[in-house]
Amino acid sequence: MRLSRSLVPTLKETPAEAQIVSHRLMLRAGLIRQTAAGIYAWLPAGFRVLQRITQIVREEQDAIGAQEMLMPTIQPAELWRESGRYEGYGKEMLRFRDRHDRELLYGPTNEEMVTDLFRQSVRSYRELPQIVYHIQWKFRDEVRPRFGVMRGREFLMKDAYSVDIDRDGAVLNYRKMMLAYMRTFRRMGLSAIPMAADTGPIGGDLSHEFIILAPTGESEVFYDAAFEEIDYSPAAFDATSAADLERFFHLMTSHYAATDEKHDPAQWEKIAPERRRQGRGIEVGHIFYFGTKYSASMGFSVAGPDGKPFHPEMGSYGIGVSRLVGAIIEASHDEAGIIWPDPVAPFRAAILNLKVGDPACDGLSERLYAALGASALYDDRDERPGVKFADADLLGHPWQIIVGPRGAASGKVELKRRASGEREELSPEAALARIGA
Ligand code: 5CA
Repeated sequence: MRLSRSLVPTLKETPAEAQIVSHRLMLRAGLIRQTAAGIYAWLPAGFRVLQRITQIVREEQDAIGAQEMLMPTIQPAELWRESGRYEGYGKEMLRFRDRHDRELLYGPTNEEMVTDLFRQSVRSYRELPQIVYHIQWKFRDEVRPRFGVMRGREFLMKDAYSVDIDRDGAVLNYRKMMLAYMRTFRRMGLSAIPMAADTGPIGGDLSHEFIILAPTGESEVFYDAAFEEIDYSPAAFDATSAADLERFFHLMTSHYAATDEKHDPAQWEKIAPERRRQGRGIEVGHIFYFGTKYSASMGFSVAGPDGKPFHPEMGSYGIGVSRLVGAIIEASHDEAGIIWPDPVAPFRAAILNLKVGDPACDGLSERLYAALGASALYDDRDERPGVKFADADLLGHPWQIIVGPRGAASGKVELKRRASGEREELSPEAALARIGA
């Protein structure tokens, strides 16, 4: 992208309405703009991050055999009356009527719709187990939307749903999903910890939240550093092996991890002090096993091996995709701006042309831009070098290729690594090789 013709409206001043660093930086870097309370437009650079996170989530869901689909944002009230959640959900649910006076709602989650879709089509235990998921906008009319995309009213969620013939199968899928989550978050540079959780309005008797540490988190959390050292890769655990999944789940639940609601000081004291990790936590995912809660209330049954109908066992599994953008920034920034982990960066590199109009600088910059293509943001604006440096640091590209008149004359560029601040002078070819283009 050429910055001179891009909608990346960076701000020098800190917006007064933003209370936490990720919200401030997302506004200042021109990633998002608020369009109504708790509702945001994703501008081009922000949308790129959202897409990269979405893609990692998708790849890890596909890797455990979950099927991607897309359900609508708008749902009929009727479905929610069947499960009994229509009244119970309260004011968080946005309800409205169409021209025929039919009651509709903007979906806050999709358990009812998934149960209905399976009820319409799946008749026999032979068609199970299955996992489906979609990545779709949700609406929850939060009383106090705050912290930008961290607690929005409209937000992007990956929600998956498993359907099994018995409790053992459901528990297996629950563990498989937990493994997929650990891999997903690690690929984004995050150390997420699963913590036993209450099930709230989703219901059920087995539930974990996935929490990452950040000073602005909504709850106090405590965990053993052991979680940070575990290898979650396919080499360590095979997601298709029940024995591996059991070993994995045991590992996840045998080390200490708790939010303040469930914290047990006696257990905490038993951990070596240098292994205690304590701080504020952000919930980036939440998984639930709720058995037959929806299949029973909505009359979804299938024929068993003996021909007798029974209600399948279900679970649901959420990741806050848009919240993750804020959470990653909370975990990775400095006073100059965002420091994107490579796998989620909107652009791999920025090319800073320090003297637009100078034939050597223009020629070299264009050559680099042609080589990097869509993975680069080319700062071709007629601006002072100081402005370009500040914006590149603010936007947090993993690499900056600085093209100045002195270096360009001798065919050299400067390469800066955002995370470490290291700079070196190189030929353009060597710079491209270093950033892995
Ligand atoms: N049906 C289940 C699982 S699919 C469910 O809705 N779970 S949830 O309520 O815990 O939401 C899943 C994830 O969405 C949360 O872990 C959180 O990361 C994200 N999330 C929830 N509410 C918001 C919000 N208001 N703004 C941004 N992200 C949110």
